[in-house]
Amino acid sequence: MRLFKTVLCAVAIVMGASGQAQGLKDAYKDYFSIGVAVNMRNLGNDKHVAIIKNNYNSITAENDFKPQSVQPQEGQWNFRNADAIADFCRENGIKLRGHCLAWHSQVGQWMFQGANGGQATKEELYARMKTHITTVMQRYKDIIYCWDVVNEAVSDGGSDPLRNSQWKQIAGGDEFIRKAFEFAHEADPDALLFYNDYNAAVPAKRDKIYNMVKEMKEAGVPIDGIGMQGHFNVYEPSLEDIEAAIEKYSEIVDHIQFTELDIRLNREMGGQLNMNRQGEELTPERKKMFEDKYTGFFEILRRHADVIDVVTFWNVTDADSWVGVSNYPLLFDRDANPKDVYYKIVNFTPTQKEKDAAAKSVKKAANKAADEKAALAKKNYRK
Ligand code: 9MR
Repeated sequence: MRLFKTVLCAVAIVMGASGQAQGLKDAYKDYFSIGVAVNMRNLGNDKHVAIIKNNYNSITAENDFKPQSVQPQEGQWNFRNADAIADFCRENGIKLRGHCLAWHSQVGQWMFQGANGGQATKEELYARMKTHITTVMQRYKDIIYCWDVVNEAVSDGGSDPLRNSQWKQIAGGDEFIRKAFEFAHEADPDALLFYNDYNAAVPAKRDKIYNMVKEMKEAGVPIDGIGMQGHFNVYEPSLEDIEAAIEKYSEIVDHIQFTELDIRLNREMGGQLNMNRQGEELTPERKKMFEDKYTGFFEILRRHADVIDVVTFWNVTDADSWVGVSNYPLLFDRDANPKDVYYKIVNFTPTQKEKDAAAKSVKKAANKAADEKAALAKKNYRK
């Protein structure tokens, strides 16, 4: 009888309650949530939907909640795709990350134009920003648990720590960032609010982000966490730099999220759009580098499960990926089949340090609240 029970239990662990093989979210349930960026094409593809339901317990809309998508012209709201993605999450009880509210890219030019035709005044800009943030956040507050409030406002190089965006030009400095967080906190006091950026593990940029968030938090700006996008390649950033950044950020925030994970075969990294989508040939050496980077990265994540809430893959399969299929960036290949590395990530043997990190995790209350919110949204959802 005991043997029978043991066998049953082992089968249950491997298969999961649904009878499907254990997915990523189940393998990592004691550590952090596992998310994925989703677009409308994914939701119309049965194989992708099955992958999503089996592996992920957090979703980010790849493009459909961005300012340009939901408010292409002032006061002209377009919630069709955003609603469809939110409904998919409600229907399936999957929590939703909001992405994003203030960004220099994918925002209508109207945001920066003044009523008299010239550049908007600061007051005009802030009034529009407030309307945008409040409208979008309140519409989805039953299912969205956290928001990228400000995206990519820190510069990549140069002496000015801020990107020279229209936001910054009109605000005359970083005030727009402070305002965005204040408006977001007023709109939904329960949502966790993130500053999100790429190359956030590169030491020079890491320090700029750290200094900015530290100074703002000390001044009372309601920033809960730092989103490290994670558009890596097999060479850079080094695993040491990634771990050092997590450790440094965890001095000032209780919540770190990897918000846009992919690992390219070529040498490009970061979030810039003018990049080379041509990967490199998948030689056995590169395949090994790719697998070592992913598994090494997940070891780091598990060691820091106390501060990491979620790691989100940026797209479902290589065929979808914004960095191009030949960059081989994700866990599911061009035909939506799991790669060898998928199994290496699902089947891990935790070290004592990893188990300790999972056990003492300070953020679990927030993750639990987010899961409860999604469960409630599912209960309330009527097609
Ligand atoms: O993956 C997104 C791609 O489909 C869009 O064309 C692009 C437009 O800006 O944005 C991509 O997502 C970006 C994300 O929103 C912010 N970080 C960088 C991502 C890659 O550019």
